[in-house]
Amino acid sequence: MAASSEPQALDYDAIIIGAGISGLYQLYRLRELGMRVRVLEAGTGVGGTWYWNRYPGARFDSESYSYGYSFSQELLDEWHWTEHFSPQSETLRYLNFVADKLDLRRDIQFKSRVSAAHYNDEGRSWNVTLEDGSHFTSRFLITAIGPLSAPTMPRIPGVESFKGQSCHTARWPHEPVSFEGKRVAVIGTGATGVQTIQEVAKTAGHLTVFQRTPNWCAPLHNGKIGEEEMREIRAGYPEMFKRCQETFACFLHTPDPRGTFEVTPEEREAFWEKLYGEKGFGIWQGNFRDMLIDRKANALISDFVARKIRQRVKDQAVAEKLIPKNHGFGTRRVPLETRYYEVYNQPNVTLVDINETPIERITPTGIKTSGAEYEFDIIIYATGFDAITGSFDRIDIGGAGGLKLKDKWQGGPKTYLGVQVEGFPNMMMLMGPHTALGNIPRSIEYNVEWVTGLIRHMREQGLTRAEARPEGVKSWTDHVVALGEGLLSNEIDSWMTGINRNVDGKTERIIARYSGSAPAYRERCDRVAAEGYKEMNIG
Ligand code: NA7
Repeated sequence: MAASSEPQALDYDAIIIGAGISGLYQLYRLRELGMRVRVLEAGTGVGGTWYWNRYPGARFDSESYSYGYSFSQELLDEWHWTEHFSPQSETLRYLNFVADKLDLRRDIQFKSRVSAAHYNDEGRSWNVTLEDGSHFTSRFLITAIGPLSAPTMPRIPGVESFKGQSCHTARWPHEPVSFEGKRVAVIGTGATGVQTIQEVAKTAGHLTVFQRTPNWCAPLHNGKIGEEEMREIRAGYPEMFKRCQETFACFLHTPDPRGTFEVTPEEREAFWEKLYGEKGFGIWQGNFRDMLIDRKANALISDFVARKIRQRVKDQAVAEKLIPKNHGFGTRRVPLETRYYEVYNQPNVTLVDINETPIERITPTGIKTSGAEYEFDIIIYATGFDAITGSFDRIDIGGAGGLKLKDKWQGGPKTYLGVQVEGFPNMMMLMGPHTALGNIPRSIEYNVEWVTGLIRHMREQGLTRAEARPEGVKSWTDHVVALGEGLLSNEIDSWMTGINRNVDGKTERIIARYSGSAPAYRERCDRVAAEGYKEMNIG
């Protein structure tokens, strides 16, 4: 145990940044190892994504029961999901239930936003500083900061001048907001905008949607879950979680082994009708295996969904605006919806295509485009996130010898298994760049267990420093980049390719996501553990 300070001299054995789904589970697992752990959380409560994203209409679009934690029989036995796709309020209640049940709160420090984290070579430890200036030392730093947690406002002049109520969806107030009779604007039509729009349209006096790029949306088909159905779901948990372990992206849905052109046009149409009529992500995640790599296959499914939009929207000029023209179905994240397209048939809803009439400025009373001036009581910014690396960029992370993570990742992240970065010893990332995202809690459980295994190994062996080797980083990063080749989604601007024009330096596409299968990812990581982590520099 050379050149390391005594563990007791450090404030903690591990600091975890974030009390969302990853942070909560990591805390639980490290506590089991008998470690002194502190979770630093910016919010006033647990839940991460589900704490912050309280906007109207926010809900899961993965089946609730496939999204909860699987590791504890007690949690599975006691929790009752009331809808197939639970609303944010229920999901947040669930995460609070988990925190209480596992007695997690006593190690979580709320209202504690981390501003900096610097590695200390000599002490083999991290110095973590909060925005209020307080700081702590710890052997390990575990980032549980989420891939979509740094919201971005649009760069439109005058945003600050608006006199009415305005809010980014990820910073929605805790108090209810009434739209009854109000003039409401929504800017943004991603998964968040779509959920917001369909909810606000129910009561707003008038809703005006400002759309830059339409997305391909598909029906969610939500429904209530009664006692009897919940009993069946509980009985089926072992089989369901086993299936999630086997599918490509840990969803209940996985690509159909057939190619689009291996079936007759009638069979194809019937299959797509079936998927369009079924719950959840099937149409995206359970479609023909070539849908996201073969241009002709992709054009056909896009045409199918376009026909659906034309059937659902009465005014065909509006329908055309809602049909994406610059990307094919599934090449961006597919928002799942409930009567989203029908919203545009309502007399209280207007769609403004801001490619035709760009927004010039936000005014004290509303929004001015090149074509008109609109007055609003409420402006909702559903303008998304500085995704994947954005939450890292917002913390001054310095590694060995003062190396900055932001500099290290210029031009795109470089990681070892998506968990470690060379030059940043003892820093482990949960849901960092280059990990398998998919059905996030399933991926999180694996990520946390792998990190826990590494730390357990180090403690058992009396080791105090773990760092990825340069060749390990190169080979994993090359592998992730190679996996992304030929994917149509990597030819398109979206948060998945790291594009966000509201942030400096985020205008070039990068490969930030692992796009191989989750089973292959786990196999690779399991092998590293089975071989005693000899691929890493541990001492
Ligand atoms: P997204 O999917 O990144 O969507 C953001 C939306 O905001 C999108 O429609 C953008 O249009 C629009 N946007 C962003 N900036 C502007 C400006 N300046 N002017 C007009 N419109 C703008 O974020 P979400 O929150 O919906 O979803 C993120 C993920 O969270 C989602 O995929 C789920 O996985 C959970 P653009 O497409 O860039 O033209």
